[in-house]
Amino acid sequence: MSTIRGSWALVTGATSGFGEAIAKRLAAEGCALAITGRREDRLERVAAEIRREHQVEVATLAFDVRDRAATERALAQADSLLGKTDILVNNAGLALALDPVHAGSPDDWDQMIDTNVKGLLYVTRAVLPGMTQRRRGHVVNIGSVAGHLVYAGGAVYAATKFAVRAISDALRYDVLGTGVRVTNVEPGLAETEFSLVRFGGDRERAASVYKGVEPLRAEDVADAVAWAVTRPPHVNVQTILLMPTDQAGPHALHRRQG
Ligand code: NDP
Ligand code: 8X3
Repeated sequence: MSTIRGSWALVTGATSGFGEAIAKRLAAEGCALAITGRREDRLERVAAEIRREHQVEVATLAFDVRDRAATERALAQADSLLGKTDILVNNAGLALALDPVHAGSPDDWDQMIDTNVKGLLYVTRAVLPGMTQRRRGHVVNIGSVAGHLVYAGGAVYAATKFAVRAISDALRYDVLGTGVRVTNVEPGLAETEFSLVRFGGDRERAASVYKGVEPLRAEDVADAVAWAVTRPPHVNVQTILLMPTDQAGPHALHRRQG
């Protein structure tokens, strides 16, 4: 039987990609869930699929993590619904464009920083006190290989993921002695809606990112998260960095012809 059966997990950004796969995987392990995202229709679809397939409780919370007041309201509601969050997966995030800083859009920078860094902090600030009081809990932050290695046009996105790594590392000092664990999961190239969002809905450009390579699937990342949160309580998996076999670094990819 899974060690996390009966736990409550809160997964942000569960309307697609990693978040959806992580929510489904944690439900398969027997967790009840609160899932979040801005797109309510998608959120309800994912929740209905999980309830049908895994017969676990699923609460849906539609809010924008950039909106501090809305985030606090939604998570206070979650607290009264759930009572406790045992596992928090800070996954909501995005990259926008691939422009050099001298041609970049400050609006894009604001959105990446506000979502990937400030949104993650707002959610964590709302959930962590309960964990430290109960002296148990697990925070999983979704970082990136871009939190270690930069690439052309990725300055601000990489900066946000360097920040996520710094937050995860510092959080471990903050919660030392409380029994709370913190894991930074750092995927490389993975096929989700990430590139579609990055390139403003340009399907052809998004598809070209994965051309000739076998990228990670969302389920591979969900597998890494599930492994980290099912270790015994005395084991904290601090970091998992995973890349496709076809990738050595951000833009070092083995592409097959044809
Ligand atoms: P997707 O675009 O498929 O999913 C992103 C999720 O984040 C969606 O559910 C989206 O929901 C949510 N989200 C985005 N902005 C907000 C917001 N302001 N408020 C609330 N939710 C938001 O991409 P991925 O699954 O690939 O991305 C998930 C995480 O993984 C991100 O943090 C990304 O940086 C990271 N990552 C991705 C990699 C990749 O190659 N795909 C590799 C390494 C890390 P909605 O639009 O409904 O709000
Ligand atoms: C997403 C991976 O290499 O596109 O975090 O930045 S990358």
